[in-house]
Amino acid sequence: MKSALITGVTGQDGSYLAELLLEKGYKVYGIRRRTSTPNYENVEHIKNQIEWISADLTDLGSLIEAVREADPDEVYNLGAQSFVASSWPQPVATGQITAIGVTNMLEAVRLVKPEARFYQASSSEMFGKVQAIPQAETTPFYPRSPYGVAKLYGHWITVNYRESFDMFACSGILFNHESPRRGLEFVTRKVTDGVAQIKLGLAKELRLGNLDAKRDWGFAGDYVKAMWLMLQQDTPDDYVISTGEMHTVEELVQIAFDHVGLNWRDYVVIDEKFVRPAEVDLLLGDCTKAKEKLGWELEVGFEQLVKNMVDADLKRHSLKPSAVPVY
Ligand code: NDP
Ligand code: GDR
Repeated sequence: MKSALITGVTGQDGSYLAELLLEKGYKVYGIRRRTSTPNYENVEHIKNQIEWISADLTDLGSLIEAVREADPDEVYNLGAQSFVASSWPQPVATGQITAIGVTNMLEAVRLVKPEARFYQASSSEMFGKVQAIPQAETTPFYPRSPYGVAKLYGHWITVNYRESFDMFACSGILFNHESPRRGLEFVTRKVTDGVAQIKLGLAKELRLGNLDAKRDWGFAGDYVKAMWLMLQQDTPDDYVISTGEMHTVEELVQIAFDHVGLNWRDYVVIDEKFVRPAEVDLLLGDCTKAKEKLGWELEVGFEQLVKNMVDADLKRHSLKPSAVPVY
């Protein structure tokens, strides 16, 4: 039986990855950090199948102990302060978790089990002010937020450990991917949750920032398959994972409102509070390498994804009409 250690398992991607690995017969160890109240919403259905280890990406000793306990064949480092907008008010914490946390995890693996295969959750945010359209593995980086800068450090330290210590370390440069398990403050989920609340009479408006931003949005369930595929290859490498399709935030909003028969212009209010100090105007990924070398394919398209998310939020609010949004 293969074993895998996942950081960030309580998050969106961690929950889908844990499901995938359990289906494949892995023993799954999940790192959870200490929180004042339990935070198992995304993994409630598989909670009892995961071996839980208490650790924190900012605490090297706890990660060394985690690798010792799990003795993993594969390590997936998905833990991060992952919300771009929070990285301006919290740049130091973002750096400590999202950048130095990667070195901590790599060090724990190098010291305890250097032959374990390592996946780093890198991001299209590293392309930031894009230097080419579309963006591929060879496109120069130009991050535009403390989060993007931290991810760039995480990317290069992963490459460096591969080249310095001959570790099987891969960096997946993933473009935005979403699901009904997406955090409520990210724009897709904020929109689908807002639309559901408006439709059900629980809210009157939806406040958003820049509607012109363009993103390459895919389904998280498809993207975790690419993470696993990267660690099954003969040699470690870096891969862009994307849909190759780009949409504006406005298009996202329109599809979501249309799906419940409402006109978005009647409800959306532009609020400067949600406009960022420096914006990533557009992201469009070229994942030819992943398709050719990993045989990776995506199954859920953008429009279907948005509709599925609206339906999931409608269902959730119908079951729990008193639910209050957290953003
Ligand atoms: P989430 O924000 O949903 O999950 C982040 C996870 O990291 C949570 O489990 C969180 O735990 C954990 N975490 C945060 N801080 C620490 C810490 N100090 N120690 C240990 N764990 C910690 O992110 P996603 O699932 O969306 O993304 C997964 C990874 O992929 C992240 O690294 C993200 O930056 C990256 N990424 C995501 C993309 C996307 O579109 N989703 C695209 C490209 C990259 P808790 O539940 O306790 O908060
Ligand atoms: P992003 O995702 O920053 O791309 O990072 P997010 O959904 O937060 O923003 C996408 C775009 O939408 C614009 N936008 C708004 N965003 C939010 N959150 N709230 C709003 O009200 C709003 N209005 C407009 C933003 O300005 C932006 O242009 C995500 C995260 O998952 C990262 O961890 C990951 O690395 C990248 O995707 C790839």
